[in-house]
Amino acid sequence: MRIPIQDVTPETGTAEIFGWVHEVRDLGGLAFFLIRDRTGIIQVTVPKKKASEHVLTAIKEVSRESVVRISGTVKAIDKAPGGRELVPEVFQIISRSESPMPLDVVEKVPAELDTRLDSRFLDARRPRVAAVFTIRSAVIHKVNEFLFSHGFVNITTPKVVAAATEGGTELFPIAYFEKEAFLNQSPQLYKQMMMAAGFEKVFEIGPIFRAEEHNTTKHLNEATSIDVEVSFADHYEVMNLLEDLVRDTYLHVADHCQDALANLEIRDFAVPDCPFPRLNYAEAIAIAQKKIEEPIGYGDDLNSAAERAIGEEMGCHYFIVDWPTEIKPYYAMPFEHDPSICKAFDMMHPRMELSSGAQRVHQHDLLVQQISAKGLNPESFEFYLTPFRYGMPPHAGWGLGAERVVMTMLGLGNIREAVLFPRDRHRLVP
Ligand code: AMO
Repeated sequence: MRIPIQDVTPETGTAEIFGWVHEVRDLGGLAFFLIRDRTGIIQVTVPKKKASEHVLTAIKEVSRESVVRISGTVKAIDKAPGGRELVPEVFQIISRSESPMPLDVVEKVPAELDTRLDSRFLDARRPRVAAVFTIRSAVIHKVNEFLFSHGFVNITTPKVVAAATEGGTELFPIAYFEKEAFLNQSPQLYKQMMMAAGFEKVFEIGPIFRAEEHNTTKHLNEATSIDVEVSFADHYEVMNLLEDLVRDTYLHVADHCQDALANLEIRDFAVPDCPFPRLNYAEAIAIAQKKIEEPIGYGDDLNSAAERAIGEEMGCHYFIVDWPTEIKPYYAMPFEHDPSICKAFDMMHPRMELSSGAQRVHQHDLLVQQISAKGLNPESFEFYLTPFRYGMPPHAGWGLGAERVVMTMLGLGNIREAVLFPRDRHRLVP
């Protein structure tokens, strides 16, 4: 019966393992193999004089990264990984790997990210790459657990849609019978409609599509958004929820992903403190003006240089609040005392923006006015506007980029490292 490699100890006496041939070393009379599965690595030692004919044939034919089944006797040995080795009675090649391979799994030859992504199935055999996706999985697990335990209902909204949500420029048009259709940029309009349906607290973790022309280290054309919407809440309430969720997710990773963190050589994994400091937009611009050379003024969006400069000053996760109404989407609620600023916020990591959110406009006529003010046609939003005429509660919410959370949590240099099969300007396969 198959034993996961990490569970093989001298006490098990005998063991049957399945795995990949990680390394091969032939010293004449003795042949050594390192065999790897997702749980660990074990040394297999073949004393050629004592080995059976079939074992000798198999070890001659086997190549690195082949899949093998090996069973035999476990012995304690100090110098081998995990302090034990396996001496095989059976050595079966289940699936032979061709060589040379497109990518060196043991990382003796460092590879460019593009080469790694072209052979992602081999790249992901590397423990440090597998560790990123183990942690990403733990993040998604914790976010689900956190939101379910706070009374949220999970929803699934359409990805093929007829209208833009976040402004018209970043849409992917698709062929949908005889109609004009697009890949959705955000579940925004649908999660708001579910507030009219009386669901009160909804979330979705799913793909968003942005036709960003530029290739950067923090943008993808298909990203994963963690979207939340809450009725009878203002922006402050959903900001509190967001910072608690981020802190609890870090805590979960710290508690449950020690091996993966060790594989990534992350020793000082810092959990952010709550509450996150809150900076208003005008203060953020003033910091950027002091620190960056490019001109930036009140009313400009924050470019990457500004984000980094402000992040450096803050040195921790933080919020930017009180944004000019003009540069936030039509669905952000203007302040009653000064409609030139609105109840929108961004949640930032020192390196970049992780989330945007707002208290929403829930009054039909104001929403129509704001859609028109952005130069959009309210008629193309009728399906979205109708629910606002039949009892829409006040509500607030946010969208949090899952890849950016993983990227900043693990200090990855490129967002593509946080996605198994990234989609960018030049990458449509694998
Ligand atoms: P926004 O457009 O700011 O807001 O997106 C929310 C978060 O999603 C992530 N994100 C991306 N990540 C990688 N590549 C991209 N191209 C990309 N675009 C967005 C970011 C970003 O902060 N409807 C609003 C949310 C809301 O108000 O509820 C929205 O989509 O981390």
